[in-house]
Amino acid sequence: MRQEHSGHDPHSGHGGHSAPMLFSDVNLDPEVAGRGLSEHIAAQGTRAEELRAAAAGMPSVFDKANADDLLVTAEQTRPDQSEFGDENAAAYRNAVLKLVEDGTYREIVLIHADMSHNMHGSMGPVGVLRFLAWHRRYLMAFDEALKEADRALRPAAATPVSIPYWRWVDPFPAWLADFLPARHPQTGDPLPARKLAPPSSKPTAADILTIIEGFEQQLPGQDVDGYTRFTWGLEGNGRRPDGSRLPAHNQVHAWVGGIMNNTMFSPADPVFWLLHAEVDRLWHLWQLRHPDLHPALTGADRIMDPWPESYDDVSSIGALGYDYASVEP
Ligand SMILES: [Cu+2]
Repeated sequence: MRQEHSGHDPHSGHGGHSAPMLFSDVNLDPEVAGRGLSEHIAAQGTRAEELRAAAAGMPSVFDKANADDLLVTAEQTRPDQSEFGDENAAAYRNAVLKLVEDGTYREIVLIHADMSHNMHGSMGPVGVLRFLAWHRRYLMAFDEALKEADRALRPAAATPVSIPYWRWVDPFPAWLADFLPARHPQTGDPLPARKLAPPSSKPTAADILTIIEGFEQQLPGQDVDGYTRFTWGLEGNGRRPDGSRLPAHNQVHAWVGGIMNNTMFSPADPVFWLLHAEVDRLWHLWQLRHPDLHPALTGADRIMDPWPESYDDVSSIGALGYDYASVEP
């Protein structure tokens, strides 16, 4: 399945094998990448329509007979981390500690380190188009592990803890300060300290509105669809109206620094899940405004490997059984 992704080598263009891939180094040329995207979309367009039509009559992977292997999510609302409360904060930290100790955390990080999943824009057009759906599925995998650990630690709790979201305009979540319990999954070394750069390099409230409402201004002059323009900005490749870099997901990774700036191993920092819950929330609230805009993914590119679900299975959080405490930008 993996080798069928549309022919882009995810390991090319990252400056050799020894240098780590860093979010702060991602600098996609809108002309070059935009042309690659428009060619990809032109090639997939008709097939995507055919695929959707054919998929309408196919049994869903949510077929209950296979439910054990597939994603199962408790009904839940993901809260704002600033309203998490001491009890939830402690439950989150303790569940992460348990997952670190039993080795589960490392295994989950290693899924993200496998770049053959082709899920970042730095990997080419298919990576641009898989970024949001793949990370939605990835968050669900972690959320399930988190809940299982929490249930074991707090069997009497009414509801298990879930991943909160971190609005990027807010300061770094204080309840995760100095909490870096995992080791580097490859070297076994303790993780480097976070940097927490000056707030000016994080997105502002105006930037968030540009991402959500000004998405059509991204990739100007390129023959690409609305979904592509939106995810281009949200991942961190966009431009502000004045032409400067529009900070978003990539830049918040770099802003936190330490292992969070490392494209492969960033989930080793427990704040990764909060940053990506915000990515997921912003996608969701944009989807509420633009329910008809979807990525031009076909065939195996549509499967969110290593899981069996396709884009269609994860495109609606309502169907997946969770929501967010707020859908305000
Ligand atoms: Cu990622």
